[in-house]
This record gives sequence, structure tokens and C-alpha cells, in this order.
Amino acid sequence: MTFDAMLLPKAELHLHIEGTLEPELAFALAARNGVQLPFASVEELRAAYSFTDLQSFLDLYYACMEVLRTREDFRDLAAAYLRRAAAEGVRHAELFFDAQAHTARGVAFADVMGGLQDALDDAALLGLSGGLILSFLRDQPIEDAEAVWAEAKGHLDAIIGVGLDSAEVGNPAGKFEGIFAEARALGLHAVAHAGEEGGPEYVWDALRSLGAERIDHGIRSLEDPELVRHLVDQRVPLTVCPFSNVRLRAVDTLADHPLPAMLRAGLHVTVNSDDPAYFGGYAGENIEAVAEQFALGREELALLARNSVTASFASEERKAELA
Ligand code: ES4
Ligand code: ZN
Repeated sequence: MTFDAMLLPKAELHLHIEGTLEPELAFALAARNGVQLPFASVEELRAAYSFTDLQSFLDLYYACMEVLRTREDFRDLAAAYLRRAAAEGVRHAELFFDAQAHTARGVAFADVMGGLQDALDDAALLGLSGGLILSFLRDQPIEDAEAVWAEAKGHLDAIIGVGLDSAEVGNPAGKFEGIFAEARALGLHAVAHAGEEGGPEYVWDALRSLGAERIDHGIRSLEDPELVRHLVDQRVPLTVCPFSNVRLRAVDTLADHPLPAMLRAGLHVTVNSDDPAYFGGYAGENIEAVAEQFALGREELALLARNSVTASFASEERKAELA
């Protein structure tokens, strides 16, 4: 029997929970909430999953979020994701959520958090651990981030960290420095998307301005040898998302993906799914595809799985269980 890369026990560290909204669930929630999607059918929506860059994806991603309105919606969304993840060997999942995208539409922060936490609590009964990372939208006014952050401080026990996402180029991290400093002082972890479409200077910016402990994507880090040295020396994990990079045209094809070069450079790389409903696969499919594309052996796959656990924010006890 061949080794099944898909089922490798692992941690998922780069997953936007809103990016797990499958078209079928989007239409079910639209009907439940009396919301109109700008597509006539599941097939028509799926046919729109053809992106030219990050922004073309984000436009659809934010449009589909309109169907998420109640605590129950967020619970159902996360429950569906966690069920699927568990079936693919995910034992620990850290979920980004874009609170600003919901509060801006009049959805209560407590309903977003509460629904996601309900699903994580249920998943814990099945042996799947995890946590929530409050992600700020780097292309939106800092005042919106501050308003969400003020609310989040009333729910610190339910958040493991803060993150930064959305349109990267032209939106440097600096304006979020104050929030991230405060979050870190309160004991939260800090991560940031960088080096996805933007160059290595965005990775330096995330490290220096935000104190980011992990870099989400970071694929363009290889363009700066000094940065690579720094990331290797400091063992900064990079949460790489192969399908995402192909679908958003950050790389031409999977064969052109820098994952093997990143591994050869000694970077602490993990493989993740980003927005799996939109990009063609979950963590298991991403791992399986790179395993096949780059003929990764058992040792390299075991390294990727081990990296995902060591780069996670699970407790040391939990990491030992997952090792
Ligand atoms: C995202 Cl792929 C990606 N990049 C940046 N921000 C995002 N939010 C959701 N998916
Ligand atoms: Zn992402």
C-alpha cells in the first residue's frame, strides 16, 4: 500500500474560516437568511472561481460573506470545515476570522466569535484542538481595526492571536503597529500575511513593525538572501498555501512553486489551504498535490507534518501529543 499523504496527521495554520464557505452552504445560508447572492445557482457561483490576482478573489470572497449573519451561521460554517479537516488528518486547526468584514455589515462581533467558538468546542470533543486568530484587514481604515480590537479585548480568552490579511501591495503593516504591540503585551500571538504578492520588504515590515512570529505565505522571501538567513536563524515559520498561490497567479503552475527551494533553504515551511472552498482543496489535497508534484518522500512529508505542529500555538502538552 502506498503512503497516503492526504491523511498525514497535521496542524492547519493558515485557514480563513470564511474561505471554507462552499457554494452549497452559501446558498443554504442565503435562503435561511433571505439574502440574495449575485449568482443564480451553485454552478454559476462555482464558475466564478477564476481569479487573476489576489484582489479579484477578495472581491468574490467578501461578496459571498453577505450570507453569514447569525451566530448559528458561523457555527455551521466552522463545524462543516472542522468535520472535513478532521477527516483529512488535521488534529489542530488555527482559524483566521475577518471580524471587520462582518461588523461592517452589522453583524455583532460576539455572534461571530461565539459561533466559531461553539464549533471549536464541539470539535474538541472529537479530539481536534484549535483556536481563533483575529485578522485585521490591512486595506481598511485603521479606525475600523481599532473598533474591532476594542471589542475583542472583552473576549481575550477566546482568541489565541492577531493576524493581518487582505490586499497586501500598497498597504504596509506599519499602521497596525500599535494594535499588535498591545496584543502581544496581552499575551496574544502575532502573525501576518506578507510576501504573497508583495516582495520581501513586506516580510521585513511584518517582522519589524508587528513582531510577527509566523509569516503567512512568505513565498517571495527567497528573493532576499539576507531575509532568508534571518528567517532560518530565527526559525520563523512560513505558512505556505500552494493551491492559493496557483489560483491567485502568484506562481504560474504548481511545478513553478518555490516550496522545494524553500525547504532546501532550510526555512520552517508548513503546507496549508488558505481558502479551500475557493482554491480547489483542503490541507490534505494541498499536501497530496505537492507530494506528487515534487516527488516528496516519507521523510519530507513527515518534516512538513512535524513543522506544522512545532509552528502551531498549541500548548507544549498538546504539541507532545501531536508529535
Ligand atoms: C486571503 Cl489568499 C489571501 N490573502 C490575503 N488575504 C486573504 N484573506 C482571505 N484570503
Ligand atoms: Zn491567507
